[in-house]
Amino acid sequence: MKRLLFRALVLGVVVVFALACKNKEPAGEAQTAKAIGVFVPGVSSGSPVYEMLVEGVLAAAEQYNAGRVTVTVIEGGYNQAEWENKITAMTASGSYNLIVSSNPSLPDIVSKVSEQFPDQHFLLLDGEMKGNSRVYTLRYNQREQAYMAGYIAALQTETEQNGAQRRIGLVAAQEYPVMNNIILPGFLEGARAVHSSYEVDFRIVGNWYDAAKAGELAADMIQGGVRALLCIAGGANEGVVNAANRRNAKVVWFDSNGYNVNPGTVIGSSVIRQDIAACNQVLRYLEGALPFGSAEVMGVNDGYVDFIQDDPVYLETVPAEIREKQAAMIERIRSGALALFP
Ligand code: RBF
Repeated sequence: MKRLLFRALVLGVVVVFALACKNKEPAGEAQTAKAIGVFVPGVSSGSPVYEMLVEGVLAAAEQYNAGRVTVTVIEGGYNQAEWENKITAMTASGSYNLIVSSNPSLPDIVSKVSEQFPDQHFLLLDGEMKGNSRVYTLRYNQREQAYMAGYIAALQTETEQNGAQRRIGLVAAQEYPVMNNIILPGFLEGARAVHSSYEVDFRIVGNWYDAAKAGELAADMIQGGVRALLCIAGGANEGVVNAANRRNAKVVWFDSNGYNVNPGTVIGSSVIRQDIAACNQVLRYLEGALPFGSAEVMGVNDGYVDFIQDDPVYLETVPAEIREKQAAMIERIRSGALALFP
């Protein structure tokens, strides 16, 4: 079943790429070969942001000119203290025209590496750094992403609790500036747009893989009255979903489409289109058009942040009353009536 789902996912992604990525004609004979190194700060499997990163880079290489672009994926693992050395080693090898990665902590690391190896080009997603002429960054408007998650978590809670309890949950793998300053406040802001007295029960797993610990945290939160939880914990998300499923609580998924992770338990998917971003930006690089030195921020109206409303599981398992209110809120963002600056 898992394998089938994975295949469906891969097929789905390929279809999206065919639609979303510019289709470049194969370059002429004079075109030089390019080597791209992808650094995964963690482990791809189980982390939507990294799965999408790798898929997007591979799709770009394939679309641009199969055979002339090589892609090497290197996983940095969960020990964050080793990432700087690993990226330094990748750079020092001189093997890559471009190193692609994704993580809010990467700009600081790359700044240091760049001092030692000023010619290395980097494309960094999900992070921000301006002014280094060899580095391009793209981050997402995660205030919008988190707001849409908080809104549906509160709508679900209102339906179940009818105002008796106004607390939603967020299980995060670790604290970091984007989490504490953008995602957590955005999640609460979305819930408070439903009712001003919402609070967030915010818990930290301590790593991106311990599903048992994440499950215990979620069980405790549900025990305390939380009915809808957002999980941002990579491989540990599974523990949150299982704990919620067993206790008939609901989960909002982040980054990718999660409805099929557990149909009926996952009631929302607040996503970033990191696969499309990786594909498009690598194509831009291959075409010589990536604006190194600049930092872009992409949101709902750029097509890079979204809340998935057309999934059959969403349509079948989430009550129409909730879906209609959620749709109206998203329409307010799209029309500009609701502006959530990054
Ligand atoms: N997100 C994941 O899904 N898996 C990870 O392993 C992961 N590791 C991270 C490590 C650090 C140091 C930081 C700052 C963030 C990490 N993220 C990870 C979170 C990711 O960048 C992003 O904020 C979330 O996926 C929400 O979009």
